[in-house]
Amino acid sequence: MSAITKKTLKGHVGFSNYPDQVHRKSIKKGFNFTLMVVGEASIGKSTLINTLFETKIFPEREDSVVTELSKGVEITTMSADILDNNVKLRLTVVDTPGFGNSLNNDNSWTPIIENIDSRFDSYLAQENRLIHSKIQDNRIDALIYFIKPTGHSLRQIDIEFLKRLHTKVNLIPIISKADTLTSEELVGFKQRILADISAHNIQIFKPTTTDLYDDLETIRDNKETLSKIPFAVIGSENFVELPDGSRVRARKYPWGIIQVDDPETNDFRTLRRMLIYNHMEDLRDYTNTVLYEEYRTQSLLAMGHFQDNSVFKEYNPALIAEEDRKLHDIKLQKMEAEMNAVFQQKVVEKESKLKQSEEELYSRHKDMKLSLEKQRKALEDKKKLIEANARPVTPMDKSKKKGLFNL
Ligand SMILES: Nc1nc2c(ncn2[C@@H]2O[C@H](COP(=O)(O)OP(=O)(O)OP(=O)(O)O)[C@@H](O)[C@H]2O)c(=O)[nH]1
Ligand SMILES: [Mg+2]
Repeated sequence: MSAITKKTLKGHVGFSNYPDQVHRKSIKKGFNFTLMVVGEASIGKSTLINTLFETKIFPEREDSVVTELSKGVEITTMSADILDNNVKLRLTVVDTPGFGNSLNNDNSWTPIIENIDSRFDSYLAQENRLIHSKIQDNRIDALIYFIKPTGHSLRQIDIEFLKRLHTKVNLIPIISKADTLTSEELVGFKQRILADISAHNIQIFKPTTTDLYDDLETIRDNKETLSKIPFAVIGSENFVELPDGSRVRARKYPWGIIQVDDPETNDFRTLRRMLIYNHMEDLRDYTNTVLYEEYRTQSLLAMGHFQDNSVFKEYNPALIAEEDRKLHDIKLQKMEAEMNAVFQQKVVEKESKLKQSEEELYSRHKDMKLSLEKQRKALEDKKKLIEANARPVTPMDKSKKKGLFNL
């Protein structure tokens, strides 16, 4: 039983074919990939994840299950370690059952946005700690959005959701249960979905077909992948034994079977190749260098920091702290110099004022002295004059003074 599982993993999962550079780096400690799935109840989320990763991540919700209930959308996280050619992938799937279920779906995206943001926040907080060695990266690398196979076009809730999420996460819109539509219906449905996506300027994840460094085969492969977006997929957890004895994942119908892996009937194979084999690193890279960067810039701006990205190619909190300290020092020095200049000026002003008042005092003193001298002189002159005119008092004079009784 376990031998079969191991063989299946080797043959099908394929992330050990990761680009060499990353492969070598990741081989020891393994690497993380975090996938979020969003879509209404019973649309086929759990089935597709189990089909994609050849493992029963759902529904065994045991140890590593975290559930949050918020505004009707329940967010559940499940992790599994998948081994492929001795490369370990820690796959985390974040499931959001309950999305779009209630009658009033206004804001049903809020708990999903909050979940994505809180993962960015946690990464940012760890990055801001000066020791980086143990960063736990829980950021969402890709979000598979399940479009209901109505055959019409995108519904309002799809548009609202995609519009709000495309700046935060790599969006991979897919049409689920593709077996419920005919291939002609699918062609028209895909065209209308793409027209809606472009009319609303929604960014979805697309493999590049213009990279000069890619070889021709890769470019051809990417073009092929691009032509199938949005992927119409079929999922199944059941295996069917073919006449040659091989076991394949398939869905059974009264008239026969459809193999999940059959490119003639659906795009499951292309989706899996893109997600796991060819573009897992692109998804992680875009999340880190574009989506997270944007989030971080906005967060730092909100906190009042300004970052000149032309100077800091990579975010380095130690460098920023050093830069901040330098700026702060320069500011202090400038302030000190200004204060010194003002002080000097005040001292000079005070000194000159003192000198001035001293001079004033002196001149006033001189004036006063002069006028006092003058007064003294005048008084002396008067005294001399009085003394000169003075005569002794005679008795006659006394008798002359008769008064009332002398009359
Ligand atoms: N016809 C068809 N049925 C499918 C397909 N994928 C899944 N189903 C069926 O749809 C039903 C719901 O599938 P799940 O994978 O449990 O759906 P889900 O989105 O995880 O549902 P919740 O967890 O309840 O939100 C099951 O009966 C599946 O067998 C498909 O590709 N085609
Ligand atoms: Mg489910």
